[in-house]
Parts: sequence; structure tokens; C-alpha cells
Amino acid sequence: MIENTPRKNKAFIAGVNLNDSNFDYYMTELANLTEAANMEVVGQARQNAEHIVAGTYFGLGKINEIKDMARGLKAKVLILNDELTPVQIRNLEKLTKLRVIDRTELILEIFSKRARTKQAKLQVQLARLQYELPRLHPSENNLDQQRGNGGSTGGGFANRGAGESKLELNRRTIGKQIAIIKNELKEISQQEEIKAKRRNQNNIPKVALVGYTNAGKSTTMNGLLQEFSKHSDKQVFVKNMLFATLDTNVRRIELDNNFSFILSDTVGFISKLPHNLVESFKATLQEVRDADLLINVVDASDPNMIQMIRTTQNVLNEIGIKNTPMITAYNKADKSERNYPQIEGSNILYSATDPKSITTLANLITKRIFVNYKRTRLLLPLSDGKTLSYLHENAQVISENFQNDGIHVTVRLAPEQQNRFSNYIV
Ligand SMILES: Nc1nc2c(ncn2[C@@H]2O[C@H](COP(=O)(O)OP(=O)(O)O)[C@@H](O)[C@H]2O)c(=O)[nH]1
Ligand SMILES: [Mg+2]
Repeated sequence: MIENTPRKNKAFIAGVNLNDSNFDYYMTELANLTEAANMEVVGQARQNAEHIVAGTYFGLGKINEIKDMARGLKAKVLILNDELTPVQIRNLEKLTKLRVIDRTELILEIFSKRARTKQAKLQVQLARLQYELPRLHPSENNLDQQRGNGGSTGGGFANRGAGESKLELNRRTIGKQIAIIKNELKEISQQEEIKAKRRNQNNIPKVALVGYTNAGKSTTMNGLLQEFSKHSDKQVFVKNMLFATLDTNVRRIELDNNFSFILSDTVGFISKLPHNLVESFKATLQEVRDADLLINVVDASDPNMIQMIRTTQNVLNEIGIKNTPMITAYNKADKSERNYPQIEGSNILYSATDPKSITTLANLITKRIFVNYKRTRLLLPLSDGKTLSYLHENAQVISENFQNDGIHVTVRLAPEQQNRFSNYIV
């Protein structure tokens, strides 16, 4: 048989450990990211050090060691655990004769491959140009040709190949491109803001799924849609890979007992997300910032679960979320020996693929978001169809009854609605 799949580029991964207790975890992530960029990790090295060497990241001895090991393993690419300076990358490429990719570029590459919507594509492009801008330098000309000749990395990195050197895209062109993209993004986010405002006005509670990439957020959303939506066909994309979702999907979930809420699913997190990328994705993450309740989905079957929870917390802090109530949802319990679904305080152990788990999760969400809602009986004038339809749109109507003296409505009202309708309370 003829082998059709192109052979993956072999990559050697390495990092400097500044006495960081999470170093092993970061290296595991780096290996996963490398594979997500369609390369094969053939080996790895680390240097324990007090500080980073300014010009070369590693010390010289370590660089030679890496060069020899990588050559022995036929690696073509060297992937590093941190964001490096342009000078460090240049020097390491000269000394090792390998293509050097830092953690930031690796993440940007994966994001740019995964982006589907116009907004996501522009956001990634913006972050990428911002990464490139300080890295433009005439002295890189030789290097770029060298890189261009290095052929495809299997991971793509098309912006460097095809003879299009960074030099051709001079600073000014990039600066202009950045301005154009920012403008386009502004227009898109204004449209999104209008939609979000409409959702915010209507007092239907907003719940956002957050968490580490590949934890099962999209699967959880689909489970809830399957059980509790008339539009269960509006499923979102699920795949076993890092950053399958880059966009935000918003759906309305209607529970059997007349409760409904807005649910959003969005991009997953990972450690050391490049700052520009977080900045660019702020518009996408608006739903998370507007949420009344966050569901932090955690892959409980992953040995690095604790660090993943911390990572999510850090990214949330970075986008300015501090006090939003949260349910920690420990997913993939089917991979463990433990009984599920199981509620522990405000947390849950469950499996997103199990209908019973989904119902339990829905109940927990309901309990958390509706604590301050009050079941209220109202009597509206028969002629006041307007208020009735407002209630249907913006509150949780339990029953309505047209009688001679008016429309009898039983409804759950949000705290801010309780005053507004006080005239109608019976
Ligand atoms: N065994 C098991 N796999 C799950 C469960 N939930 C999600 N997955 C799998 O985990 C992978 C990532 O799921 P996805 O929902 O796309 O994760 P997201 O990145 O957080 O949106 C997919 O292969 C899912 O099928 C679960 O409860 N049990
Ligand atoms: Mg997803």
C-alpha cells in the first residue's frame, strides 16, 4: 500500500526550569501542543538554571547537547517552553541548525489553523501580526531564506515559507494591516455587542462554560441541548483535540419546569496563553464576562487536573473576572471507578455523555442561578397583552390563566423585576 499521509515533522522540545514546581506540567502541555500542531515529539531536554541566558536562552553546553540529541533523533524543529526574544531565536537557530519555534508561535499556529469564523480568523491574525512586528529585522533576511528552504514543517507555518520573507512585509505594511484588522474587529464586536445587550436586557440568567481545552465543555453543552432544547439540532463542534472551539456559541436551554437560561460555550484555556491572544479574544470572551454563573469544566481523569484548574483561574483573572459564582464540574467520571453523578456542595462529579449526569447538572445550575428568584402571582388587566408577552420573553412563566377579572400569571421574577411588577401582585 502506498502511504498517503505526509510524514509528520519530528520535533525536539526543551525548556529552562527556573525552579518552577509546575515545570513538568508545562512540558507535558508543550508536548501536547506540538502534537496539536501536527508534529511528532521525538525527545526532550531541560536545563535547571537560576536565570535565562539573555542572548541564547540556554547555556552553550546545553545547546550543544540539544543539538547532538536532536540530530541523533532526526529532529528538524526545536520547540521551546517559553516565549523567546527574536535575538534568542536567531542565535539558537544558528547554533543548532534547527528551526526554532517558541511556545507563543506554536500556540498562534494552532489557533490560526483552527479559526473558522471571520471574527476568530481576524483575532488570530491580529495576535500573529503583533507577535511578528518586533521580530522584523533586516538581519533576519538570511535566516528567513534558510527557514524558507527548510520546507514544510508539517505544522504549516506558512507565513515563513513560500519565499515570502518577513522583510518583504515591512514594518509599515504590518502596522497598516494591524490597523485594518482592528477596525474590522471593532465592527464585528459592535454587532455582537448589540446582540449581547439584547440578551442582557431580558433578565434570563446567563451561564458560561469555561475551562481547560479538551475538558468537555462542548460535549456538556450538547448534552444540555439534547435534553433541554427544542433546537437540539443546534449542536456544537466536539473533538478530541486542543482548541477545537475558538468561537463562542450561545444557546437557550429550556428546562422542563419552566426555568430557562442562556448557555455559552467558548474557547478553552491553556497555561501561558500569549497575552496578545488573550487580548484579541476579549470580544469572544464577552459572554464569559457577562455571565451570572460560570461552569468550570474539568477533566477529572487527567493527572494534571489541579494545574488545569489553576490555569483556568489565571486566565479568568487576566480577562478581569473575579467574583462570578462558579460551579466546578468534574467531567469524564466514566473513566474513573467513582460513582456518578454526584453533587458535592457547589461542585459536581459527572460525565458529559451520560443523560442522568446532564439532568443532575441542570438541577444544580437551576438551584444556583434561581436562588434569588421569587415565585410570584400576578393579576394583569385583560387588555395588557404587552406585559404578558414581556414576561414570556424575560421571566420564567409557570402558568397563565385568562379569567373574567384579568390574566392570572404565576411567574418567577428576578430580584430587579420584583419591584417593577409590584402593582400587579395579588
Ligand atoms: N470518556 C469521556 N470522554 C468525554 C467526556 N466528555 C467529553 N469527552 C471527550 O473529550 C474530548 C473533548 O471534548 P470537547 O467537548 O470537545 O472538549 P472542549 O474542548 O472542552 O469543548 C472529546 O473527544 C469528547 O468526546 C466524558 O464524559 N467522558
Ligand atoms: Mg469545545
